[in-house]
Amino acid sequence: MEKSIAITEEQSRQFDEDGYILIEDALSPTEIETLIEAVDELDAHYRSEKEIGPDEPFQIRNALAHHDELLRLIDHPTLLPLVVDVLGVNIQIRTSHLDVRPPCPPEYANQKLGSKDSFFPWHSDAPNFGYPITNGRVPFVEVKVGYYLTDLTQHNSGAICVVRGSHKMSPALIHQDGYEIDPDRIVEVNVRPGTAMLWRTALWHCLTPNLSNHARKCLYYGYHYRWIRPADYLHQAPDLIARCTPIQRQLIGELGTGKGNYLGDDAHVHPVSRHWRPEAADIPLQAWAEAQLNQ
Ligand SMILES: O=C(O)CCC(=O)C(=O)O
Repeated sequence: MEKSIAITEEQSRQFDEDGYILIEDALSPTEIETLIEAVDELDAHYRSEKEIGPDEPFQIRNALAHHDELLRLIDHPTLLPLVVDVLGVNIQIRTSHLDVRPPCPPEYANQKLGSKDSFFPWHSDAPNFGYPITNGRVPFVEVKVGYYLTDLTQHNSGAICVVRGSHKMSPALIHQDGYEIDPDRIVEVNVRPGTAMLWRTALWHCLTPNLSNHARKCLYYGYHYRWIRPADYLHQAPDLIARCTPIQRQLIGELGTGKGNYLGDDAHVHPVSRHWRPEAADIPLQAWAEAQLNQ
């Protein structure tokens, strides 16, 4: 978009150059508490159902479908404007995940950070076979918002690490034998509960071992353009779609009412996908963004 709803010039510069911005206190103490309750509820339920040990890391994908508190975050009033500022209005959720990482064995601290044989190697997010690389770079097609619910201020408390500016480098470098990442570019995202990170998923990232005394709990929401396919759903369940606002419906990948003709008026001879040629009702975010800009 030409004008911005919420992103500042400094944030915009950092997002372009470093590939991420941090938003402290994006979640209020009440929101953090409610989200931790939701995460704990799901963690207890699925750990027991799937017989996952209490010390093992645990992840749920398409997390937004598992709890309405997690659904609510897809259009969070602090983060959605920033997501729209960087990607525009024609977007949807690519993935949503909940991650719980209990303290790990202390020997993990002896592994080289993000090395191939470590517990969490450096990578950037991409479908199998990768995004098409153009001029040595991954095209800008998606972001993630990470919401950190527990304290990550200490070194080696399980925080994500990112390599500043690595979205401008070929991800093939990470896999090149002997390639050393410039240590000055590695940022350990040591943040307080309630902090959000908006980041380009082309950034190389890995995790520090969690040597703290508490489980690390966080949530990630990936957003991308609607003409790309989501990673962890095709369509959401009808009852979930029915509970959503129009903007949420857009974000969970639906068009218009979710019941309309998706291939235009002459679907047989001249089909026109509304993912390709959306109508106004398919993008409620557009009117929302215009209203924000005119406030
Ligand atoms: O922070 C994490 O737990 C992992 C993040 C990650 O690898 C991802 O979202 O792709």
